[in-house]
Amino acid sequence: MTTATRTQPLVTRIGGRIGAEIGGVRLGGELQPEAVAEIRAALLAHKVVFFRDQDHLDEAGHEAFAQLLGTPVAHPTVPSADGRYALGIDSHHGARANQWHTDVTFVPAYPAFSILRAVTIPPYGGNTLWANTAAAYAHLPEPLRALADGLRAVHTNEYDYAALKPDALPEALAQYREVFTSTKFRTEHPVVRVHPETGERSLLLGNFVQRIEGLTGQDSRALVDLFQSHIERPENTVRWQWRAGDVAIWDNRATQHYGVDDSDDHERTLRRVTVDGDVPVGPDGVPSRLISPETVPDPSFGIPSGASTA
Ligand SMILES: O=C(O)CCC(=O)C(=O)O
Ligand SMILES: [Fe+2]
Repeated sequence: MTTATRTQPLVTRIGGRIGAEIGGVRLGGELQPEAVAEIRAALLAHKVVFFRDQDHLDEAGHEAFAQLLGTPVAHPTVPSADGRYALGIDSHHGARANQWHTDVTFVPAYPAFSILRAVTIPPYGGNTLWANTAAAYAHLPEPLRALADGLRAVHTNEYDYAALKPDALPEALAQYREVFTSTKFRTEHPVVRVHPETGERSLLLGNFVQRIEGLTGQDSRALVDLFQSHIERPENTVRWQWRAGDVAIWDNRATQHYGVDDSDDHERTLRRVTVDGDVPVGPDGVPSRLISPETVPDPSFGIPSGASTA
């Protein structure tokens, strides 16, 4: 008896706690549902998955593939590189992401998945690191898990994730900041998020955090640093050395990432498409809450129309 042949995704783990490479797949809108299901399962298990040799992908193919994982969403404030969903990460336009962060946590329903495609890669450096925030929570000593379970934090985009290089002209910096914070968002999230698909608990922090609710600035900073240092432990991380044509997909609900800024003035260009997520809930079932703005942007990012901004 013969069976229909199809390409079988081959999943090879990279780190002990995070990261896997998937071979035998040509990404795009035509991918078979079985392959999509296997990619999704690997993504939930390993938090970030990598694909080599996807040079055939253009903006349209990238977005068509994203649609197989959910609904693509544009960045809430930064205009898209292609006028639709794709965000340009372009070293020559000053985009740097050399801060540990989870994408877009300044809105309630921040993206579930981010899909990053390497277009131009420098001759050295420019790696990206990811950290597994569920593993970070699971490996906390019990008293710290109990402490984190009861905390909530305010996230805001008034602090910029893709900070310009320190040597950037002040005018360029001011202009970028103006775009990034054209709408100023403040959202309260639980510090521990219960994952809507896996049920795992993870630490929800990163560089959009302004402060922990109910604490002074000093206590808040000390606690954020304490939990963030557990997230960044090398055991919880994986590091990817890009080649042009690579694609990385991460579960943005269970990771943070960091783009290493060490390739001098060499060109480095990537494109990111994000897929919409849902409103986080903490261990007590209490959902995240929009604090501001008062007007509902489009798309709504989980901000209910007529939302109270109290
Ligand atoms: O430049 C990088 O390596 C990471 C960029 C980033 O943070 C993102 O695509 O969300
Ligand atoms: Fe990012």
